Amino acid sequence: MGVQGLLPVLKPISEAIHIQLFANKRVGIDGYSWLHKGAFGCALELCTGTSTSRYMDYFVERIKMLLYYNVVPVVVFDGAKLPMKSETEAMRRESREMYLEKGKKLLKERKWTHAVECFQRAVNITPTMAYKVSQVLLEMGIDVTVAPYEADAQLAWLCFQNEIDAVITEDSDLIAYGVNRIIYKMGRSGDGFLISRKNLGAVEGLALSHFTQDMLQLMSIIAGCDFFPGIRGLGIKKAHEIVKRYRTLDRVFWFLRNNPKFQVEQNDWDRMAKALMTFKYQRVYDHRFQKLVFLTQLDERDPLVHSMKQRDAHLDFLGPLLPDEIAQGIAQGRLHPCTWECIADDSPKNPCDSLDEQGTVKSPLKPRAQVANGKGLSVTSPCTSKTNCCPRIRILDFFQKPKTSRVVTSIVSSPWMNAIRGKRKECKENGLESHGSLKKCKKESLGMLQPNQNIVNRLSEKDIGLLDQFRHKPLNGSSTLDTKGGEDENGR
Ligand code: D5M
Ligand code: MN
Repeated sequence: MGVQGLLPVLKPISEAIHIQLFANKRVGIDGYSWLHKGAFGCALELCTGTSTSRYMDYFVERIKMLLYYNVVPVVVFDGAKLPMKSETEAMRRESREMYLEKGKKLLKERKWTHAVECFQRAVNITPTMAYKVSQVLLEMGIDVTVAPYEADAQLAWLCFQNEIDAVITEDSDLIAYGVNRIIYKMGRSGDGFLISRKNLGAVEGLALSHFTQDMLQLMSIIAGCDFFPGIRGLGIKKAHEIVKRYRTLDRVFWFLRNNPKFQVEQNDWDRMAKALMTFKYQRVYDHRFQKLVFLTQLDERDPLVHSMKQRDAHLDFLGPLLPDEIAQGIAQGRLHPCTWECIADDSPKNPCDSLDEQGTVKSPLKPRAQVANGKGLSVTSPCTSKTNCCPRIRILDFFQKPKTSRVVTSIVSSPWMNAIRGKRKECKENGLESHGSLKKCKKESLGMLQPNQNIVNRLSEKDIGLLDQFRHKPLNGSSTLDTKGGEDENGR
């Protein structure tokens, strides 16, 4: 995640601030960063297929805090998987799957705490989750955009256009992209750490004052980033030294290639060049012209651009170009960033429920018919819900209400109730016991429930068996612990 080793060396220039420093300013939010943080608290539910939206509480709470201090939040979610990031994404997926298996095993052994720790590393953030949060945010009147590819690049573009004054994230990539002001580690009360681009020159032991943006990006690439694994044996400080001395990609590459200490292949030049261009020219959405543009204007005199264009005329590695209507639909959250399918209905029998595990982003903005207006967009076929939404009464007893504030419930209204009624009906159709009261059911759908340790302690072997049965066997018979649901479950 991000540029390896960069944030720790920037510690001396990170200033402790409070978010009210940005009162009356627009501040960009890296949506997936908050989704990851929010998901920490409900990792068990997310990994065991138990319906939850508790990750929303974290998000909404932070947004409310920003609003309290008159900060204007501009939320940006990630979109489709960028070709340059496929290796990173594959590694992340492998790691998640490994932790999921480990968590499942520990859960069976009743080692709850360790199981939860594993599930926290196994959680996969999906566009469906982003969609659900964006629905709530839109109701609150918050500005939400789905980037065509990386939220990082979209946020950098907004910053370059002076549309936002800072970005809240945990991702060091934003520095490599050239964002002016970045707020890290923002807590619930609004305290955080600000890294300003103008202070980069003041980093002790890593003088960046004479670095151009290209040099900063080159340093990030050879140290290791999401687009290139880095050169083995090179840390950020050594990377800095080399770039300071050789300055350009060609000369840095020549040095590395001719130094037996480093294992650099001939085709690494191409990969490094593409990584550099991805930081510089990635495709983003321009809301004014409602189409995709390059992060910075493509400079035909740039020898890298010239050389790449000869090999990939469409420059698809920067994120393939999209038809304008598709780009608009994705940005507005109406279309899934990968499948381009549209969703607007919230009912549990909605066709898009079948896409949940592939990471569908549903739209709150427009009715489905309006979006799928014969422009070649496929309308999804009806589906049966894959989520285990019908736990038995005794499983409900396993949960208790947490002490946290109930932020979400106040905003959620009839669509949820309809969804719950639908789920109860489905439950009956499947010959299962009813949920009990609708109220309890609603709480569960909203993810307001969590394991009750007192009950856990009193559970007999038989109870554990029942619980396991519930967790492992959803209504459709497939494993609930298996969150895989295909390669693109997070849609990226
Ligand atoms: O990551 C997008 C955002 O999500 C970024 O702020 C980092 C955060 N992120 C990504 N993966 C994780 C995990 N596994 N835990 C916590 N936070 C995470 P990007 O690198 O831009 O894809
Ligand atoms: Mn990133």
